[in-house]
Amino acid sequence: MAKKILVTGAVGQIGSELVPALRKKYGAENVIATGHSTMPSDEFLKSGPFEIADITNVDTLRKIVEKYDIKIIYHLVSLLSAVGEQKPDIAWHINMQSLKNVLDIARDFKIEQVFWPSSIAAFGPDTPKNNTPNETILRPSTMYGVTKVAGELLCEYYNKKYGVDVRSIRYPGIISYKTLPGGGTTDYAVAIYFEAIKNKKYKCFVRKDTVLPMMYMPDCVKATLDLMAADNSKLKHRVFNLTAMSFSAEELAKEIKKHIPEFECTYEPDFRQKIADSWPKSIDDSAARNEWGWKPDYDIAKMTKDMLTEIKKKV
Ligand code: AKB
Repeated sequence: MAKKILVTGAVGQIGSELVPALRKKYGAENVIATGHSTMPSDEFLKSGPFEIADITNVDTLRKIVEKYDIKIIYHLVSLLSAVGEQKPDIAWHINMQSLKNVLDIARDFKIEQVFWPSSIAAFGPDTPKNNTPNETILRPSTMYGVTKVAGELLCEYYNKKYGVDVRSIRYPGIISYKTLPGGGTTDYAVAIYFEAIKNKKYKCFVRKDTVLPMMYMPDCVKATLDLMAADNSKLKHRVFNLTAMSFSAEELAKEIKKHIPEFECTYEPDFRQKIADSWPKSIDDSAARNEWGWKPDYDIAKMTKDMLTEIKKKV
């Protein structure tokens, strides 16, 4: 019998693409999606089981795990960096309480595997900026980053103390066209594509020389599935750096201009600039490459071509 998989935060940017991929791989009825604040599309609702659930409530989570006899959890619930700076108390509560609940339930119900996303936000101003190693200084300057470092430590604690098989990726900025990200610092790298198609111009909220690590959604989904399918005995880490490309905001605008020559990008940094400046420019993901064979398929050129084609179909 197929193992039942629970995905929390399933209506968000990553969940809305990870759930269809999991349903394709493991069967629609075996993947139980949950969301809280945003209702999914009709298409999503028709594609398999969906429950409205606040994962910061442990009883709600327990009932779902019991009802479906869940064996694997992808816990994607999270408030992102920019909104986390505006609502630090809520960010702490949502990010930490939901993770603690998932890990407690994983321990108590013998859940076989847990996936939880960390982020480049776990790094901070004191972290080496270029080719940032897997093991390095983790002193973030945002509440979101603080929840990511605390979360990484909590996952490692539950792994060592209770044997919970929890795996994590430090996602870079994720670029996609199906569901827009909300409240992140790297959101400009998604919005720029939509504005280029709709209005031929974009006012970017970071400086043009801002360089950050990024990844296209198909690579993000592939990496997540591959890490969870990896042989546990081969994993020396629980948390992995991951990247596909690094580019400045200006380089991204230039790449879009190759397809839309009239496109104009202006730069008006706001409070998110400080957050972006605290993160690495490029990432060393050799641990992921060596331990579970990570290799991205998309660079900036291939991603841009695909993004523009898909967004044109959408708008
Ligand atoms: C954000 O910008 O907050 C996220 C992230 C890098 O974790 N996209």
